[in-house]
Amino acid sequence: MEEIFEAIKKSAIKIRWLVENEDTGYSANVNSTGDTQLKVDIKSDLVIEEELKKIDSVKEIISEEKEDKTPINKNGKYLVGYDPLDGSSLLDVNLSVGSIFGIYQGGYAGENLKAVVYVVYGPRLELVIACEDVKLYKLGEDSEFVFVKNIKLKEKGNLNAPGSTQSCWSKRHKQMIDDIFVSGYRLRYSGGMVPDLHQILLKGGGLFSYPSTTDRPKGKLRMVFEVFPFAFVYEKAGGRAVDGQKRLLDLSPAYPHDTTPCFFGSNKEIDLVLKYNE
Ligand code: P6P
Repeated sequence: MEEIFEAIKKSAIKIRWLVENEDTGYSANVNSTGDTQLKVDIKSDLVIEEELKKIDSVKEIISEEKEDKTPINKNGKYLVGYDPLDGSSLLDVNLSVGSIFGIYQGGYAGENLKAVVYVVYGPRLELVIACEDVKLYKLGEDSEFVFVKNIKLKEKGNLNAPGSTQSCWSKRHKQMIDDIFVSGYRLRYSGGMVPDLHQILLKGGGLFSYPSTTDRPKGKLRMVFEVFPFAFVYEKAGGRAVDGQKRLLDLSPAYPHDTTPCFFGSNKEIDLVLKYNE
């Protein structure tokens, strides 16, 4: 697994250069979930593919930006599902974006996740590795990532990150979000899943939600590349992650690009989500 982490660190440094220098224009391509791809999406995906291809323990990879899986080494142990540049549509307004990697063994169900890495391209280049615990690293001198601290969520936080278009929410979801704000929570939502979830983790707690909506009944965020990895991180950090009723890591996609409604947070906030969705 360590060699996969090192490959991701090398990718992150190369992608940071792309984020800072590449054209933020759109390509002529559309990905598997219908998003028009930015040129930087495609280039970031190629950077990661090139690095992971060198790793003997990787059996196959699957990217949010590609329809199909890419076989790597038939004797490999791990499957890597990744989103090469999540939130890339925010690049043209200079907001933080990220890369997300789920390291699976035996399949792409939530229960098959063995480790997660995510990268935040912000004022600093930061990287989080979740295995048995959740460790934060930042890029130091001579292009080495240095350990900063372990990340733990409190039982309850005060940040609320409500995703999607409010006019598409159910009455019950809108009531829950309104009640959370009335109780004193503060709005923290950039539209970038990685920095939005990273902020709640580093500030100690809160709730990130992307529910079923009238325009996206199965939610927007992808199980394999986005939802399962962050569900894994939040649980290892002492929080929880549900689809409104069920634990997200108990789910299994019928199709690798499947989406699901998702709620990530500290324990008290997830208790609230379950109560409003009884
Ligand atoms: P909305 C970015 O496009 C993304 O996939 C995630 O990074 C983010 O959490 C979500 O979409 C934002 O979606 O509908 O709230 O703008």
